[in-house]
Amino acid sequence: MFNLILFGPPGSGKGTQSEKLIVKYHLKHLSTGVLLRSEINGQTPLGIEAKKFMDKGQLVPDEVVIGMISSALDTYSDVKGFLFDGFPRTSGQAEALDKLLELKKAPISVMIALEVTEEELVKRLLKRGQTSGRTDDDNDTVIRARIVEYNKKTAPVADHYMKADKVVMVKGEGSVEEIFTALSKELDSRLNANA
Ligand code: B4P
Repeated sequence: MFNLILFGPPGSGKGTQSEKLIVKYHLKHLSTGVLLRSEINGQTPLGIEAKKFMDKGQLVPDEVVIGMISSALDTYSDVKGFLFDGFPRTSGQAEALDKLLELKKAPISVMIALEVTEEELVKRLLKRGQTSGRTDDDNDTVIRARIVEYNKKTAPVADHYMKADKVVMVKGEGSVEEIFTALSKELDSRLNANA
């Protein structure tokens, strides 16, 4: 299996690039943001609880997202690999993911981290907020809170995978196609090395 984590701050383009990468590399896309928004739209108890955190720009508690990923890994047991988008977002989530993948004997192959300046992140998210209907994208204060949460709790997750020499940094500014080309180059070199 080839398991990829696409990492980066809110608005860095994880969702945008994931849509393209899963087609090219035949990976199963697991986005905790997408899974959580689907629970919110379905007005499930999990979704109602998660929305309280997301609307404040906070992370949803670890046990909720780990449970979602664990059942998704069981559901899609015969795929070529997973693309994790927006997960893991805390050290606790990273440790849980490592354990779940250890059971499958299919560890993380690489983490690609998208680098984007804070001003560009805020600009992109406010723009999306004008049309997406996402309540976490339509105000500057909530967006800044998400970035603070990222710097405090999520950025250290990269250190976890750096220790295992699995992190590659890619510039996340430029056109969507330019960034996709840079990501593909990194992935191709890893896949060729594993072949
Ligand atoms: P997510 O749904 O993961 O999304 P995101 O961080 O908002 O954005 P992403 O990086 O995917 O950006 P995108 O491509 O869409 O998280 C939402 C919330 O869910 C979190 O704040 C948290 O509360 C909760 N959550 C999710 N996972 C969790 C977890 N594991 N633990 C706890 N809580 C969790 O791009 C953004 C915009 O930029 C788009 O409009 C796009 O069109 C634009 N864009 C993309 N690339 C561009 C480019 N190259 N140039 C210009 N614009 C670009």
